[in-house]
Amino acid sequence: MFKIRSVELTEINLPLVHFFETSFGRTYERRIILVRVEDADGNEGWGEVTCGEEPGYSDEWTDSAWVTAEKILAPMVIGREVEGAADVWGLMKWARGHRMAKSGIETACWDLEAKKLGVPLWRHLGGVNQVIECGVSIGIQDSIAQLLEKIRVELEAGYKRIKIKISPKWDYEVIKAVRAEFGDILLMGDANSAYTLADIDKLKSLDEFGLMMLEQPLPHDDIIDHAKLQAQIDTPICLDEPIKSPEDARKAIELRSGKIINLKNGRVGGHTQSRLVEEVCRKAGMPVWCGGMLESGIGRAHNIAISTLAGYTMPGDVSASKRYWHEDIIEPAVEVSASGTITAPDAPGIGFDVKTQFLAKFSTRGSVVTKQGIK
Ligand code: OSB
Ligand code: MG
Repeated sequence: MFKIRSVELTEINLPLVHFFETSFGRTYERRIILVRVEDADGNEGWGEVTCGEEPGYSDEWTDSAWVTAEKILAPMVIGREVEGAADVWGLMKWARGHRMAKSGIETACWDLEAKKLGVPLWRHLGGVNQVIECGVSIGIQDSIAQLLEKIRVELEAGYKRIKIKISPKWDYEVIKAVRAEFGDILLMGDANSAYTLADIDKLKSLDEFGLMMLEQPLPHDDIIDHAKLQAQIDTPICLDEPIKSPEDARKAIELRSGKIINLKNGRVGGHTQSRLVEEVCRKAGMPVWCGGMLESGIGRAHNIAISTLAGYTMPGDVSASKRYWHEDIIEPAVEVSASGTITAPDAPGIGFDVKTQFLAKFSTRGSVVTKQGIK
């Protein structure tokens, strides 16, 4: 049982070690909103809003999430006594959408609760696999040679699965070159909705590469055409963008829109929703894996914790801090073993310390919401 007394928002600007390009654009620098919640007894928890700087992946973006968290969502949780973190989603349910903003607050409450109980978050969420398997997501590059070089580095680092971003201008020939260079590695493509059913011949032609899966080829809000496509291609389709709730997962399973789900905390609204999606999928025999949103250490730590649940049976896009940041905002940084795994920490809560002094250096704005208002 706890009562949130304050919700503190901090925006930080952090340059990426390497730009990240998807079919919807290139990112050089992240503008990330971090959430710190404090309860009436002085316990704290940290969360991260995982939306992008622009509404390219989802309709949420940094500035929209900021006002929504500050003016709408924080006031919904402040001063309300809850049985546990699992009830925080319900407090914000009245507001439609804005799942990434909700997730920032909701996951912070889970961290707070686990810290208060003195247990690691991964266990508190019901995790069973302390060691998780890691893959990497590699953006569209300026040349195939650069992509091959990046893949080589990641395979040498031990990562178990390589995901490359694809688009109609960066697909068949690129995948062919990767297969020619690296043979039968676990390889997948993520299109971020760059195709339509009119591209069926191109998408069918990718079957020859034996990809582990093809992530989100069709529009971001579609699960109907994906079912039509899945019926015509051998490569398993993995859904990302359209699965925003346990109900969406159930419908996609019923429609046979795909065979795998990339489950992101932010996209579904936090840990409570992730747990429900995981349950729906596990019961239906649909594998899930944890996706990424170029998170800072705080979001990354939450991704590690949720990845330990039984239904997360495939390597996720959860990888080492140093692939993204010159210096991460948590201590220690997230590290990946030579065999491509991360071990969820034993320390209470997310299990990493937030470097608040370092945060202050990169902070571009801050806001504290309490019962008295916004400061
Ligand atoms: O589609 O999974 C995606 C990053 C930003 C937005 C959408 C996606 C991604 C990634 C990167 O693939 C995953 C990561 O390394 O964090
Ligand atoms: Mg994706």
